[in-house]
Amino acid sequence: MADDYEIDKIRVLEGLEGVRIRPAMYIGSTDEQGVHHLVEEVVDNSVDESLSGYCTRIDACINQDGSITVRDNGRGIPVKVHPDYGIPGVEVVMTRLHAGGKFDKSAYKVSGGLHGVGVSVVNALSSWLEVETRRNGRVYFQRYERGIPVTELEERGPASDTGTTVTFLPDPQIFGNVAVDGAHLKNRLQEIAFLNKDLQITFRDERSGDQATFQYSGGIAEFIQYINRTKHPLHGDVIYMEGERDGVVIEVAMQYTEGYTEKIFSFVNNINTREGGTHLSGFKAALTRTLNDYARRNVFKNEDQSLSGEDVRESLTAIISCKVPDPQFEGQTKTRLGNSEIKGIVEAFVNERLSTYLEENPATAKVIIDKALEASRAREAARKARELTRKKSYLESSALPGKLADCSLDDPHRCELFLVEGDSAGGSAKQGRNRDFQAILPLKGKILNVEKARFDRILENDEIKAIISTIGTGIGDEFDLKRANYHKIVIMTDADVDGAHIRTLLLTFFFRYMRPLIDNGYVYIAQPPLYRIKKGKSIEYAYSEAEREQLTAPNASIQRYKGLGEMNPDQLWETTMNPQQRILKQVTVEDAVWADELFTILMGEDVEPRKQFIQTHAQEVVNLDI
Ligand code: 0RA
Repeated sequence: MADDYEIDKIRVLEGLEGVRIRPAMYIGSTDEQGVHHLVEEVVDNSVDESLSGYCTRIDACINQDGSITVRDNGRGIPVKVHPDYGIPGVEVVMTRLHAGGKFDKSAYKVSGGLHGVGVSVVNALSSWLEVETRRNGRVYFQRYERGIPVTELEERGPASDTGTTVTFLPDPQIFGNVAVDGAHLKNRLQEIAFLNKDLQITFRDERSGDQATFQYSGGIAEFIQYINRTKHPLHGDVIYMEGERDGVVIEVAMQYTEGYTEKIFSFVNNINTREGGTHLSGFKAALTRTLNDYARRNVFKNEDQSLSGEDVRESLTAIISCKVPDPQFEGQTKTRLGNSEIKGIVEAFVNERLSTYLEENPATAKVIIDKALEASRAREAARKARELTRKKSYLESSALPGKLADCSLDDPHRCELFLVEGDSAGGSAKQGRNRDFQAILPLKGKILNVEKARFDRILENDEIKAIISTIGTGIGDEFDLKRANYHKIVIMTDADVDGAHIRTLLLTFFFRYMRPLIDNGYVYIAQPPLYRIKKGKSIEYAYSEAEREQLTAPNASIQRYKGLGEMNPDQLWETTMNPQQRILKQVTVEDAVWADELFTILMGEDVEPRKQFIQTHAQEVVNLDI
């Protein structure tokens, strides 16, 4: 006869069964990113424990067998039998969906979106999971397989501290590839360490031997120094403010540099709010207002002078990190903070602290205002330049550049634009394409490096003008995704160093000025073959060295393609453009902070860091997909 305990247990299993049936509903996807979500979820639990003030150290390790261990020195998960469920607390946490709420331990626990789904989801999607909790001077242990306990909670002797250790192996039945990307995890752990002042995080990858320890007493102020280490700051100190208002912890760090691009990263409860939100709006409003107020009192000569938001953000690197008790995440990727009250809270806080800072640091204030005034003048010049180009109809989508071979369909969902390196490859692509839905824009030589130029210069560049008018969305603040003429924009360059450089230049331009194209998955990189292999009458193509070795059995004649131009139109169509056969790599920006750094290093002013980067990552640079 099933007693209540058994009935309860059955319900628990049914809950986790649902997770295995629809994993994407809980973790977004079952690709590499899904695996990463599992790791994040386990790490987040430990970080929550640190946010509550009970945990000072987290150790993460990718083990030899591909399993992942996360250990913390928090309070440990309770082991007492839970009155409602009749099983130990730790088993409730591991097998009950959203059991976290029952024990709500952190005021700033993450909720909503893909975050905070609970460690039971990790358990359900793992071949096996072992948890060790150290509490009351004892070590307790339990093992699960695919979410089902296979041991009772066992007591395993004395413990000298408190804390939790979770080890799990993502289930190959669920995930295509269960391997964790060590570099990606390491980046994220470093980011978490920056965002949580003093928290010590160690990383180890037993597969590669890579290891690192992250601990920052300066928190996000150190993060700014780190991001700006390859740039030239305009003032020595990072401006830093920290405080609590109405239960919201607010931290802001900022520093202006030489250069032109704005880099503001925002976080809520350690989650990168890529889509921004009310905290970011509050910060921007306060920045514009405070700098204008200061300039009016100390710098401006006449009444009607003012600085725009864009002016005061030019070349600014800033991080705004909030800890919000009940965050509402909105937007396509659930990374926009929606809580309306936060805007006013952040705005008032930054107004107050920043105006105090400016009064107390007049030299820095002057540098910042001068920089913003210079930006304002350049923007005015750019506006005039743009008006001129408008008059020439360059930026109107109605006046398409002469080099463009457009497609005949006009449904943007189905239309593809190929940006092709060189006129000769452009010619082959024009002949080889399916003209119904494939448009070709040949680009001659290098496009302008937008990382080193200001808006007005960028708008003078012919190649860039052609790209802008062809795509149709406008750029920067005027960007409008709805006006995109193509939903696939394919960069097609030679598989050599020059090709890689042009690709990086184009990606940098999209990243800086047409970012939503990347965020919405419109940008792709074509993968032309490296070799043509002829065996008797049959012809095959190899897209990598490994493939070439595989395909070159006896009596094969090999032709190496040095450039796209060496392929005739039919070959180009067959190998690189035909949707039935081609390989396209979608460009994604997994982590904006690190992507930004990559662009700055590759494209920025400093030659030295670039050299270093290219020497240590030569392989990746050739295959760059951000
Ligand atoms: C439930 C209740 C308490 C702590 C935890 C869970 C907890 C979970 C994890 C997951 C990884 N590390 C963790 N550390 C703690 C509160 C315990 C108390 O009140 O003492």
